[in-house]
Amino acid sequence: MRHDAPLSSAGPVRTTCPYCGVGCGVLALPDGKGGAAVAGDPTHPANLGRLCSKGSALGETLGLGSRVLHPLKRNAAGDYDRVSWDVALDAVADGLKTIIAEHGPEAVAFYLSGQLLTEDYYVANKLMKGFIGSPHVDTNSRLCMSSTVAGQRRVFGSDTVPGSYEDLDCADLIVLVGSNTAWCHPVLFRRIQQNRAERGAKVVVIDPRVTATAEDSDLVLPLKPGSDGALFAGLLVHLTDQGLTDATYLANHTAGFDETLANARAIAPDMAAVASHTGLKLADIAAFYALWAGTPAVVTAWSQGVNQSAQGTDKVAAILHCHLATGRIGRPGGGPFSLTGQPNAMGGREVGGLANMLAAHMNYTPAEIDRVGRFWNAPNMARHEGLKAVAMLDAVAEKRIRALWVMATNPAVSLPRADHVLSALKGLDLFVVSENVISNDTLRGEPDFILPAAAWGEKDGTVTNSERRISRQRAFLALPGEARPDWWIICEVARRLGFAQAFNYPDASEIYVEHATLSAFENEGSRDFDIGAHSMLDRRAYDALNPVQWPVPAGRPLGTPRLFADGNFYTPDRRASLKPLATPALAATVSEEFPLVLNTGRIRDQWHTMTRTGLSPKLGAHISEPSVYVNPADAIRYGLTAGGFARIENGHGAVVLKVALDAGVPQGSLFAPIHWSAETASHARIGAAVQPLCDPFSGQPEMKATPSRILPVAYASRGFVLSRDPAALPAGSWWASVAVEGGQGRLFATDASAEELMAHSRSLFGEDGLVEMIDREAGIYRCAATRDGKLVAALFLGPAARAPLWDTVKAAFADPDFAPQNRLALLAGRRLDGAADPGPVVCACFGVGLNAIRAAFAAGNEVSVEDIGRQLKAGTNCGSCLPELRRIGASERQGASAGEAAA
Ligand SMILES: Nc1nc2c(c(=O)[nH]1)N[C@H]1C(S)=C(S)[C@@H](COP(=O)(O)OP(=O)(O)OC[C@H]3O[C@@H](n4cnc5c(=O)[nH]c(N)nc54)[C@H](O)[C@@H]3O)O[C@H]1N2
Ligand SMILES: Nc1nc2c(c(=O)[nH]1)N[C@H]1C(S)=C(S)[C@@H](COP(=O)(O)OP(=O)(O)OC[C@H]3O[C@@H](n4cnc5c(=O)[nH]c(N)nc54)[C@H](O)[C@@H]3O)O[C@H]1N2
Ligand code: SF4
Ligand SMILES: [Mo]
Repeated sequence: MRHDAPLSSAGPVRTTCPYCGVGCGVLALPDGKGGAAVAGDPTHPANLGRLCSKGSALGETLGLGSRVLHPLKRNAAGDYDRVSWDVALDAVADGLKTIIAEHGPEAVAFYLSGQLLTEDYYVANKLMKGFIGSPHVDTNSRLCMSSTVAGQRRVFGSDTVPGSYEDLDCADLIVLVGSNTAWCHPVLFRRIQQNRAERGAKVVVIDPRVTATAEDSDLVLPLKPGSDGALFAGLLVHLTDQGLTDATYLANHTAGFDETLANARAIAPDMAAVASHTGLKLADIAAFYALWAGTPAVVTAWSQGVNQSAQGTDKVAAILHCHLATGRIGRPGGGPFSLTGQPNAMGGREVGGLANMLAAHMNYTPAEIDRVGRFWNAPNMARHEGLKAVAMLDAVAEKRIRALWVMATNPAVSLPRADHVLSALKGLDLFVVSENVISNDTLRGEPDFILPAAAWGEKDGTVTNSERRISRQRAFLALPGEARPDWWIICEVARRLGFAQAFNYPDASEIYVEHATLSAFENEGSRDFDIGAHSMLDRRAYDALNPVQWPVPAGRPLGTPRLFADGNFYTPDRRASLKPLATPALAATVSEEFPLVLNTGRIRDQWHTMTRTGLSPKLGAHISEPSVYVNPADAIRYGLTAGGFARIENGHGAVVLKVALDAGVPQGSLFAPIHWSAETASHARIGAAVQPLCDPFSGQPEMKATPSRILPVAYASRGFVLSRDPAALPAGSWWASVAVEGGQGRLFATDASAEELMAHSRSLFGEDGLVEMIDREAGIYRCAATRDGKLVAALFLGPAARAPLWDTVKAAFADPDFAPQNRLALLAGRRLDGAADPGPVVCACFGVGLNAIRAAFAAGNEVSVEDIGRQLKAGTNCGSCLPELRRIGASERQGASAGEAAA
């Protein structure tokens, strides 16, 4: 519970969602008790009032129960002692000084995050590259956007996203490449669907896996993993052969088209060649090419299916080539569009947070090193590019890097070969982590210091979304405990390293103004990133800043919605530079030993490693367990059963996940979510089983295609436990945590007997107030514990084939008025109010369960998704569940007609 008074009592604070790169505006109204009511900001151009399920549930994530609130120092016994900020900051600075003195500045590194604010990022980058003198600053954006950065820099000469979200409203064709937009950028998906409904725009989805996004589209291209380059090379050939290239644009504004076309012809001379590369049907390829060729207002949007590839940079370039060849760029409704992942992945790129950029979209050229050095008045400029994330952690393992400061990212989960990463972290001479939470997998890497960082709602600064729109994040809660903003922590260390003058910022606004000034410094139109109009902002103007798209050069305070329609790029000759694709468009190589391709990605209602969304019961209800999604034919082939368990292994690491059958997953492939960690599940940290293979240009790891094998795993029994605090399970059990109303849930599977679970429960919950039932022969044990008339715990165990369901018990656990005399009825698994069990939640916003939705559809053949919305409210807030509602409706109708046929 927060004790501080809310910061504002004068109505909601305008801020920005801390999750995805859509960058939705949020209105947060503090409740005075540490929480806040959250709503979409109708005036924010990114979302116009909408929020998705994750944004809508932000209020459920503001609790302080999991927060780190004081600086902590590791002692000789391996425990943590609370220390003052002065002690912690002095020690961090001394530790850095010692290592720099002994091993040189390149022995220290920062690993940052697209979840830092621009101001945090700016000072971290400045300290390392200008003052410590090490180039080793990289960020989790390396795992996220770096192939797009490399592709855009190669072709445009700058890391520029040319378009605007408005283009999604007025395009006639939207092509989504390697993007599960329905789940990962839900508010943009709603905009796209609105365009489709109102203007008839067509949507094409290119993804080996048929996703929720594909369900609301006009054409689905389930290509072989990794073959996007060939598909777009073929499109370039097709456009040329159809005479649809824009000769004037090509002649005036591009270079390298002929070689690029020759290369495309070598890869994909005709559609038959494309079919053999991609595994797609000729008719589908022809339909796609005809649509693209015939629709000038086309947006090609992409995310991780393109970026996280061993050929990611080439995939990006192949898409850009097609837009440039037709001059379809920078025009309303037309252009290539990278959908960024994190809320401030773009801001991080702007300050130079990637190891191969310097600052403000400047690079490691002698002239730019000199320019940035003069601007910063920097004593120790780094002079060459630094190590990229995967290589940085290898350097840590090899002790070339001896001090690492991790901020706002959880690399022990999210980097490839995560087990190796965790052991590398443990070997550091100095390991510092700035975090919001007291416990995550990276903190198991034994940091010397854990520094409590301010979290969303407490910090002030700016973020940039996918469409280059800079928005303010504003604080609406007081800082809890001794938490401090990330920029403050960095500046305090800088001061102790002897750089007080250069890091003397009273607040975030002065950092932003310096960043804006640098962006305009000796720029004169030579660099895309120019927000010079903001170099004059005072604190009040900064606080009042409205969302605006960069460039915002002096004299253009309203910003720039689109770039490149004029054909002026940021290469030396101002022409876009087309180049042959260097890496062949190959699918991942499987073998007899590892015959399957492991694809990893996101689910609708969780954010990354779940340190925040994992706190929300609403969000935990949609998909509660880590599963591997397998094609039904592969399930038969490998002896897997739906609802059973399977082990995935590949020489890098292994996980054990529940098995879910999914006809949308192609044969030969597996899909697993990235969200579960050692904190939230026993065996589901998928990063451990991801290969460290990287794109040769961007250094971005291939996280979508690790050759692997899968084996069934059997447990004798399954069950669940609900308790106020997380409950341990017998050794060897499989479990996954789920946030539930009033406490913690764990779904588990075990070989322990009913008898053993009884002993375990008694030791966990005590025998006082415990009612139990056991059937040793049937392997059933159930108990409910009450204390002071309240239900405080329940544990149900049953044979694996008939796992007990928990919806009823969960409802009782959440009920503050639960009457202890109902414990026996509860053990029977009956609902106490006699109502029907709602089943697993489909609509997170209104908590509408599957059974209720099925029943409503079953009421008549004509029931539409809109009717469901009117009756149950399901799907009427964020709309993230609409594809699922449509699928349930279709399967109910199918079931009904099958029933009629049988009768
Ligand atoms: N719910 C939710 N939303 C999020 C996030 C989250 O954690 N949860 N994270 C945010 C972040 S940081 C990011 S980066 C974005 C990511 O957003 P997305 O990129 O949309 O998400 P992913 O699920 O990682 O991957 C997208 C798709 O790529 C497909 N794919 C795999 N291999 C290939 C291939 O070779 N070619 C093609 N064309 N497709 C392929 C996968 O099957 C998958 O469906 O989401 C953001 N939004
Ligand atoms: N296998 C596989 N791996 C992947 C991906 C994939 O698709 N497949 N996707 C990759 C991508 S695209 C991404 S973006 C990464 C994301 O991976 P991570 O960045 O590792 O995941 P998060 O859970 O977002 O970690 C953020 C951490 O920072 C903390 N935090 C949040 N806000 C703040 C703050 O303001 N200050 C500080 N100091 N700490 C804060 C949170 O508590 C949390 O511990 O995962 C990558 N890894
Ligand atoms: S789409 Fe959802 S997660 Fe993304 S910014 Fe908007 S509300 Fe946040
Ligand atoms: Mo990301």
